[in-house]
Amino acid sequence: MPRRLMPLQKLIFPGVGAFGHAMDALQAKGFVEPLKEYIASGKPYMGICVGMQTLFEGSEESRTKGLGIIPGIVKHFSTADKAVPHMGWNATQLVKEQTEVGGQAVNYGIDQDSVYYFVHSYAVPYADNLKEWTLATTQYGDEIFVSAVQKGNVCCTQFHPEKSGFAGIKLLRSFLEGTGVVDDSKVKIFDPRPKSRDLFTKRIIACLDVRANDQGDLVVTKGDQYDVREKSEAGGDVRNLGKPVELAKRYFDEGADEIAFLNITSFRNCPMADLPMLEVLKLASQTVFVPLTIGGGIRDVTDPDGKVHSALDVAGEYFRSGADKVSIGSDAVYAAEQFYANDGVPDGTTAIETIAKAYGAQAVVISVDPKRVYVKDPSETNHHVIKTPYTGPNGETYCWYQCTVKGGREGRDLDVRQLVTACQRLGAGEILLNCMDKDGTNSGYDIELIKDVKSAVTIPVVASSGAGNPSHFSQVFNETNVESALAAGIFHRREVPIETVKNHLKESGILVREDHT
Ligand code: 1PR
Repeated sequence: MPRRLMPLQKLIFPGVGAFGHAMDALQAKGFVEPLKEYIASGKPYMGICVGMQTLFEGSEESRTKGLGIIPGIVKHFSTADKAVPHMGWNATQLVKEQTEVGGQAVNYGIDQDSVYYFVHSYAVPYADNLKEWTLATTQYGDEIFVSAVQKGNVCCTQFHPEKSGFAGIKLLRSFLEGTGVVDDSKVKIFDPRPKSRDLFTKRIIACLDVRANDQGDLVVTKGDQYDVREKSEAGGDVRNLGKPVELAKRYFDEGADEIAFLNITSFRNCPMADLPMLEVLKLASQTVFVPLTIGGGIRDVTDPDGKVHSALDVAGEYFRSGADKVSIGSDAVYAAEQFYANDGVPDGTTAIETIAKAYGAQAVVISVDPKRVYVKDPSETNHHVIKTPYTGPNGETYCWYQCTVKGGREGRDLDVRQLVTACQRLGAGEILLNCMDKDGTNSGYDIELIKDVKSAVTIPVVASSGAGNPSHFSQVFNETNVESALAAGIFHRREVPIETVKNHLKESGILVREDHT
């Protein structure tokens, strides 16, 4: 009996990755003409991120042409006044309003008082010829870009509603439950020249270090300076602070802006089929609607039968299981060493390059595990040295930050500035900056380290390690220009709720996302 197919009623194109990669895939699959025909038919269409960008004529990101439905070219953000990618939660300014009640709401539930999750390096600058199409604009630094378009049966967002917590769910619900077609004759367009209002918020990230305990159960653990075993007895048990999926859901409910899972025993080889975090991601992404980062073991893996899976394949499995970003630790150090051995010329083979090419720079995070090496005098080392008031064990007043691999087990002849500049050059989109000396100490972030790294790169930096109370978060945002701050122990042990951190930041005049209820 022939299969009966349901007629297509609504179409969502949730694009991720690079413009050229997306358009090439549409071409290769023969989807370009059917997509244009579908949109021309007047049936509801929603495009997200690259799914919106492809409607334009082209992008500076690629020579491949776009669908050409909307006039204009997608442009790269300037790095002169801000980190790029634009990664995080920002507000919108609506420029269309319904003149009559009823029908599909023109704003699709987008709310000017909410913030939405953006992650992109390219955007369409607002211009007057886009007046008919522009539904909302957003400001990042001093640039104002089109953050949502709407016309008739088309509604697209540059931000990710599926990762924008309850504000995003409201938008998706409006599209799915409404007619999906706006009567444009009943819409009023305001003067779309937007007012200046950069409402980019600082992100608070909860980090879950995950490993199997001695009973073989996957647990969230937390160490002091990377030692995760109880101190009370010799060779004590792995600390167990909860189950990964349950904790992730709790942090989403409590207002975390992002969740990171790190598989901290990834230095052990693990067959592709047994990657422990795939199931965690699949389950977590069913109930957690903020970005998920996965780290640990993003590198080539070999199955017991000798079959090799590339880092790109491993990352692809994680993305398909619900990850938004992958974080690379040890392999990034080896990639940087290879980069310098090759006289600073990228050779296209590293995991950073292959994953960024396929999924975009914003999907590649570098997890750095540095530790201080003190010297009496800068001449003792070739590495980038800072002068520090926190003296070493023998009164040294200089130190450099040594990169480590395998969860801090092995130090390398590479300093943190060398690592981050090489990784940015190779195409990474964000730095997750841990600090082995500070991890689990509750004594505050290593401000000197963070300033040093931030001054070396233009990609966003996540401050990590050492948060012990809310004032450590305001300190790191006031004294450095990091985009986000991560904590683990204080959240796991319920010492400081995420809400308390955000309330404190708000009282300190620092913008944070609040719409998590
Ligand atoms: O090298 O690509 O396989 O990745 C391994 C990953 O696992 C890296 O991201 C590395 O940072 C992480 N990792 C490995 N061993 C440990 C360990 O603790 N023994 N955890 C580990 C790193 C540090 C942070 C922690 C912050 C905040 N943990 O993730 O969450 O320091 O903690 P705090 O707020 O309690 O101070 P690869």
